[in-house]
Amino acid sequence: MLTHFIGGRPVAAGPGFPVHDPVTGLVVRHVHEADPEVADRAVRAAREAARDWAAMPVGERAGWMRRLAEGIEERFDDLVAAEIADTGNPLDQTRTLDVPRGIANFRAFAEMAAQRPEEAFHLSGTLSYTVRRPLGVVAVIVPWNLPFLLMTWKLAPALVCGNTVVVKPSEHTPGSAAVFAEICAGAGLPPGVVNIVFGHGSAGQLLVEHPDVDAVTFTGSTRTAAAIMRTAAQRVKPISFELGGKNAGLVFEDCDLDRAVEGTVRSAFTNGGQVCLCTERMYVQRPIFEEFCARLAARAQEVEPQPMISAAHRDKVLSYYALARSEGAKVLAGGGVPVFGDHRDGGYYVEPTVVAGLSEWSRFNREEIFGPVCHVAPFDSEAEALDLANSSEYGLAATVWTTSLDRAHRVAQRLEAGQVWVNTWDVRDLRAPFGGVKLSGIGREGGTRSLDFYSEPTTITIKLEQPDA
Ligand code: 6OD
Repeated sequence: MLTHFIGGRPVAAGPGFPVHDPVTGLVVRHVHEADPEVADRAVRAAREAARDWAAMPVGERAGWMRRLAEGIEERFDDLVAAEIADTGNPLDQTRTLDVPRGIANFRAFAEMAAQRPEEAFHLSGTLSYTVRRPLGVVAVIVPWNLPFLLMTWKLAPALVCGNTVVVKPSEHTPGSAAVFAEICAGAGLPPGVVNIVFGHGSAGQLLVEHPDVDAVTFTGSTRTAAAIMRTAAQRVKPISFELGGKNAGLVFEDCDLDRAVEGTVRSAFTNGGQVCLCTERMYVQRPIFEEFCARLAARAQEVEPQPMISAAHRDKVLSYYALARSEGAKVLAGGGVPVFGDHRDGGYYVEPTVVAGLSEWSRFNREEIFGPVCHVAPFDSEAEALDLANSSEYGLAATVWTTSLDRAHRVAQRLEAGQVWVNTWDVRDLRAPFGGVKLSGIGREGGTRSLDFYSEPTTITIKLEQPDA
């Protein structure tokens, strides 16, 4: 049974719960569920470690980050295996994206923090300068879709800024966090700097409401974020949220159609559509609409289906396939459950699906589905395309497919989204701000934005003595 990791040691406490392999539906492991006592123990361990960790020079903490990156490299295959067992993600994706990004996250934030300048200002005989201090104990609440990538994306800047952390991975995907606990212990990271507790949403809630947790960082659904915000508000805790999306893609008639189709296959179906950055709404300029639909539908049928994370999530996605039909959609590809004739038939698969014919006000086009599905609709003018794309309550990411440089900049700057990709998708520069507008988040992480969130400046102003005349 997977144990919590508290104060540098495994802690077996709390009842057990099963984790299912999405590929087969079979139980892969059992995990301890954190109760209030476990959560409190973890927060106290983090608090005890906080003073020495914060006092350590940033260059030394950056050294620890590099050692953790090396630890990840050494346990690369174990992390890949743990991630695949919990998520059912393809081997190739896990080896080239999920686990390598863990290494990159630690290395990138080690460099950025170590090289970060402080600010200084002169004003009429005074000098004001800033020193940055960590927030204290940070609760890091991690989703199930890219668990290792997203855990380390928040962990690395939080730690290098001098915070100690209590991580709560998703109940569906504890495996890679458990391997990471062993990496921390093996590297000799000071006990209590990283603590990991397992459990469902209620375990995360215990951390958020704990009086000794100073800040909360969360990636996941907008509904959960609102609940976290209500609790965090009681003690005015800083929060950083990266939330859902109903991302739009705009395909202009001047695009390179091959690239636009292939890019949309990636942006709609990667990870079974279970990435907050995936495209669920495509708008295509009318002269190329029919051809785009036909090509996308043909390609969707060639995409290898990926399992949804759980039976409940598969049922949710299938309920949207049914909703599309009941709202009058035309199903261009997929729309059902694949039959493999092997062990995967017990898993949580749905078919990659393309639909058309719904208005932007349909529930299907307004609500985040988080599955391998996209709706395609035509537009006539650039202004109409922008109106359609911006008609969502969400605003995480958008894609634009065009060969016109002028149009690329013009449209990208008018899209209401935290990230716009032009003629590509999900290219990540870890130095760039990353996050969403509207219901897609609060705050930005990435580069100095992460360092800003995980530390607070104190301004010190000194009167400079004037020499005698
Ligand atoms: O690439 C990243 O850093 C990132 N935060 C991706 C988020 C994906 C959400 O599902």
